[in-house]
Amino acid sequence: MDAAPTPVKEFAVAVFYTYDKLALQAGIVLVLAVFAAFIGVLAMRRLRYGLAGVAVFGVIGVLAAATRPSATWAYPLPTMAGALAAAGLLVLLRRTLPRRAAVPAQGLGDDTGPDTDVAAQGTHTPVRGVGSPSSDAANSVLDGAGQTGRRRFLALAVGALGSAAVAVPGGRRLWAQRVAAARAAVVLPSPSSPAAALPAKVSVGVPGVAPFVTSTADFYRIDTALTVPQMEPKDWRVTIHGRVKRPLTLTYEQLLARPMVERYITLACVSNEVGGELLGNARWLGVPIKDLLDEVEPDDSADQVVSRSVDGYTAGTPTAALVDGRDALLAVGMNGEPLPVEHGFPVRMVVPGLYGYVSATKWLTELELSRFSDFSAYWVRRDYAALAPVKTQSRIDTPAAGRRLEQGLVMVAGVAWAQHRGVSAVEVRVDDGPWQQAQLAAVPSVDTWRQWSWPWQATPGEHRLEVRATDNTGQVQTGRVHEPLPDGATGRHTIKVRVA
Ligand SMILES: Nc1nc2c(c(=O)[nH]1)N[C@H]1C(S)=C(S)[C@@H](COP(=O)(O)O)O[C@H]1N2
Ligand SMILES: [Mo]
Repeated sequence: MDAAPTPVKEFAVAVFYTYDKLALQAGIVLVLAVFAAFIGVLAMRRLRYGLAGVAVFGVIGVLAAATRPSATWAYPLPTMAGALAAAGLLVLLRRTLPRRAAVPAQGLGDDTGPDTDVAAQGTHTPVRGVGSPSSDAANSVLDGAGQTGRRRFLALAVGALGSAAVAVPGGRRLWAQRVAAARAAVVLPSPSSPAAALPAKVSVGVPGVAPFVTSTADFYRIDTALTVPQMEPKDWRVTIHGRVKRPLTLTYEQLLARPMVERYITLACVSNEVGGELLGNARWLGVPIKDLLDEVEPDDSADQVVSRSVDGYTAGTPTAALVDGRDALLAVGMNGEPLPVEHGFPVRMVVPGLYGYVSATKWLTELELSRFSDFSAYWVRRDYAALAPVKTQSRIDTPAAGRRLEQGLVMVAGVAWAQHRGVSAVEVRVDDGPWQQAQLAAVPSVDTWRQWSWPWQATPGEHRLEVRATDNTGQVQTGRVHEPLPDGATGRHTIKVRVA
């Protein structure tokens, strides 16, 4: 996946959307099947060729494992064990098949059962490659062996496939259970700076609007991880290094022992289309990154903090955004629980106001004080912008697009966001009419999205509803339509409804 060129990856994402990983996995299985068949055919010619095929595949696997960013000496071991198992299986499989199957003897109906004996009796055709059958009896024994051989071959092949199908997910599950148990055992500290209780007014009270706090189960998930990294807290470390005076390494325990803050912060993905759902708001618990940076004393030249995850993913965050007083966190808690594994357990970054790909590294293991001119992070190398503040945006959650409505009062409502600047106004218009002020719900800070509502006296016919937000800097959300690449989609969410 990491080696795939950007256009290929973009094609996959565009075609399969969030099923791109599923498609990739299906592709892997398909390629494996074709390659395995190829090895099988080779092995029927000469076992040695088949084994060479397995070895080639093993070497590719070992190279891939050994070049993982977090690779240790142990990384290639599973691949080597797998290649040995594959070689052993190939030898066994090859042995179950009589060679005759590879080189059908002339005059012998290949696998016609009892008739073959009759034919063989008549012709005494020598069967090549299995010694020298010199009698009818030998031929008949041989053919029986062919039958049981095929049966044994099938049993062995199906058995091997079956045990792989059980062992692979089983092994993963065992490990995941360990991590789940370790996660369940985590006791989160209480924050020295708790989030203030939410006023009831954070909700406009209109059914159909995304709830102010996104439940963890409903929180969007975006990452490049094919299998979710499973890290035990006892193995976790974060190292802060690079252009710093005093590099620092912290264990999970040491991190938990530090003063924690708890904040509502809305995360957004740069890939979110206008009107899309790739954002969510949660209550995060974590250590202010500024406190850690103050301790390591970054060099003035370090304008970028490169964060790395255990699976090698990188993001580059402007150092300035981490020390300007906003609640940039090394988060350990989400909505009152330890981070879910899919959302970065044990530790991730959360930075208000920046898209996730430049700020929200999950399964974090490293912060390197660097320079933008020295290093381009994962998505920046794939043509996304190095600097990516969240754009002022708004969404109509209700009525749903395409809905048939009754005439009269219809509550139009949704959310608007401009993290770290804050939303100061939301306006709605119908059919290119005048912009109308929507009512804004309360917010605990400028770092979350904001619900809004607008009462509409709906008249019969087809109508277009359009929304725009204004942030606290006075910026009005642009109507200019742009795709997410390179730094976030622009345009206004517009829906059509029919009123009877
Ligand atoms: N390790 C890692 N962290 C990552 C990513 C990733 O691919 N790998 N994706 C980022 C992106 S693009 C986004 S939008 C957020 C999404 O966080 P979530 O899955 O918790 O919603 O995680 C960020 N952190
Ligand atoms: Mo993202």
